[in-house]
Amino acid sequence: MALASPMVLRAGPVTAQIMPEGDGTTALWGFNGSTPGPELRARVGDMLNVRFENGIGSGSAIHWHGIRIENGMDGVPGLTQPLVEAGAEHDYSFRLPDAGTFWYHSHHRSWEQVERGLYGALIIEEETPPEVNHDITVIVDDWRIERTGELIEDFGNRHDFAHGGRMGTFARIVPTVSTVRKGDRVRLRIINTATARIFPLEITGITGKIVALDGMPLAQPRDLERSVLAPAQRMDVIADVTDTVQFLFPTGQDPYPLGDIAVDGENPTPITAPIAALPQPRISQPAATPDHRLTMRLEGGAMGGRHAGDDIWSLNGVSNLPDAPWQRFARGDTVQITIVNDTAFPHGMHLHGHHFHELEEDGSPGPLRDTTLLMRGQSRDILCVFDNPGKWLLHCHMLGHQASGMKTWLEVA
Ligand SMILES: [Cu+2]
Repeated sequence: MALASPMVLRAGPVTAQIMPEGDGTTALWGFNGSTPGPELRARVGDMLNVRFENGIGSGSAIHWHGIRIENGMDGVPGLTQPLVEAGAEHDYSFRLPDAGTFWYHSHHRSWEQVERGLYGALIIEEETPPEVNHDITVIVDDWRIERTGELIEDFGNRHDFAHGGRMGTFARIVPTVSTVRKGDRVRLRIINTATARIFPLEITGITGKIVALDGMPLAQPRDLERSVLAPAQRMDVIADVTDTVQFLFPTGQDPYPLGDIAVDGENPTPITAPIAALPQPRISQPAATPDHRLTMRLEGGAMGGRHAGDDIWSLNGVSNLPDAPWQRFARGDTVQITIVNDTAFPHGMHLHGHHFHELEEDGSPGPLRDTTLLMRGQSRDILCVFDNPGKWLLHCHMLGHQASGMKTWLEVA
């Protein structure tokens, strides 16, 4: 199971059955012949060794989303590595510090390359995984396709960029297991791989708990209510199956069905142990008083008013990557950042190389995340120990927003 020897991820064109079986197919890009690409599985503490072969006919690179990774392996062309040109290959090799649900995806022209399908799940197992009958990865995504399945190729549409991003015409889940038994205990590793769509999710047919967010275990499992996943966010659920497991996108009217996991038969010996917290991550604890307090103002976009940037979106008045980092931190600094969404759209802000706490209303450190969702007009404080040296991006994971200004970088030395 552990990926001790190098494996190959070859990016190239694929034909995918996005629409229901029997309907039209969609010409996309994938890894090793499929989109989503193969699920990579390893154990916490392992090395991951991947040879990336670029067969898509244009430059690319792979980012390992949420991994507190060695900077040179982060997969950001121009910041942490050269672009992997068409026909070239690039070796990635890094240690996996945290167990949890992560993913990998292109980090070059990602608004097109992720949208075309260059992504997959990266699952890091605990030394002693919780007891379940099925460990199921559930990717949720949307695609902008015709009723025939044909891809609508208006990537880079500036109107989309200035609004909510490229929204699909069709959405569904891609689960790794299609049938379970009534009474089975399941672990659902839900990953939003969409480039712009926020998924509110209602899951019926199970009773259980949310045990992790963005790959990081919660100190206390939470009740499974309606939840929201921004692009790139993940959620681990451990639950017992009571009926067909349906994934619904609630709307003002009837919910949009995203797909289900069927029930066949009954588990004669269900697991009855209480659903407990996962082993807690080995991660630096923030200082009681932050070393720095900063504000990051998200500005621009349609209906966003004036801002000082020279592209559609800006962060503190600067669009796209400045030559010098937004901030330099000493390794180990605790930093509190107040993120202010001064735009008319929601944004999911992603920090590379670290996880941060979302601060609760009372100021206490809440769950660890690598991507935080801010609805229009919303502010949130995050608290991060910058203990991973290198050059790290901080950007919106609505990938059209990232492409049109909403990104910066910082340096930890
Ligand atoms: Cu955004």
